Amino acid sequence: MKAKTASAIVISAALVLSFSACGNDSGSSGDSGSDSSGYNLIPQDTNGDGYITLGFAQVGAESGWRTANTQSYKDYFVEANGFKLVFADANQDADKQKQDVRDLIAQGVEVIDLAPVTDSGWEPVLQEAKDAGIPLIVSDRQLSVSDDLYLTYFGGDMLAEGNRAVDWLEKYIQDNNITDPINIVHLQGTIGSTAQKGRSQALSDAAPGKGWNIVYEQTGEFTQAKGQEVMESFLQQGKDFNVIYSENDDMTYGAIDAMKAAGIDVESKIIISFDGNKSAVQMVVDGIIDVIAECDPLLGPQVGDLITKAKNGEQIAKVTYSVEGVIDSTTAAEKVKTAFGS
Ligand code: GZL
Repeated sequence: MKAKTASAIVISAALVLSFSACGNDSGSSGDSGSDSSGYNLIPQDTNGDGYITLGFAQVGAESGWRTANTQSYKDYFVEANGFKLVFADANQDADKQKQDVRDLIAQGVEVIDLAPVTDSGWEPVLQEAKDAGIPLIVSDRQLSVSDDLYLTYFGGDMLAEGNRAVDWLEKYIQDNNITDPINIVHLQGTIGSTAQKGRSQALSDAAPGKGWNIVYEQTGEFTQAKGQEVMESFLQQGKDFNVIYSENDDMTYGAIDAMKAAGIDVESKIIISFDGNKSAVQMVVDGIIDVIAECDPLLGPQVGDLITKAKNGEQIAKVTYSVEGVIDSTTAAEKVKTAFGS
């Protein structure tokens, strides 16, 4: 069914939205003149040890993306760069993560970076950080909270990532004159994370109007093991499918393992993935995965730069999105040389 095409399908977008917030340093407490969002804290060396101590509330260690993301922080936030790092791993537990942030506040860190497991119930904790005079940055996954509860967001635009994947699929169908019904298996990430919500919304917004059928939808919790498990469950139903829309590479690996174990020719399926781990990009080169919507995990240095700018009273954007595109057969051979992880 699947016709490999060499046609150049290149959809790439670099979207950076910036709503300037001006943090003016007005005192040793880290208070600043209110920025345009009403947020008035900036990172300061409040304990005078010569370093900014960052408390990093990390999601967990569920995926290759997460491992690379954590390493980028551990590599950047070192004394040679003027920082100390206190690291908290929530093990993908949203309730534990809220306690992690409260523990970081109690430890008196000088700035907090929160990569939220899920996006709900954060207002009280963010208010506690603000009341404690500790500036808080949201990274990796956005929160739907008032702008006066956090200093800045830096990370992917998940809806845009999903739209790039959907646009790629639509063009692939047209370019290959595919007339068969489009039956999609949808492997979702952690339910309630903005990574899952944005990527899922792109598909659910597009499918009805394009006549695409979502024949199965389950969360694989962004892990390879769970991705394989839910794909095995679907395959036991014996339903037809020709597209897999998998919200991260780790679940994609699991789904591929499940299909191989069931004797399915994986190259006969259109496989869409997210992130861009090196081994997934190699699978694009090898013709197994068809497209990866990029999601950059190497956020440490860029978050560090935002902290330094805010500390120096420079304007920083309220929201900055990573520059991301898609990786397909026309770009994978080059991209695999610099892809993150293994
Ligand atoms: C995306 C990030 C997601 C990745 C997954 O920014 O939050 O979480 O896509 C990771 O691999 O588990």
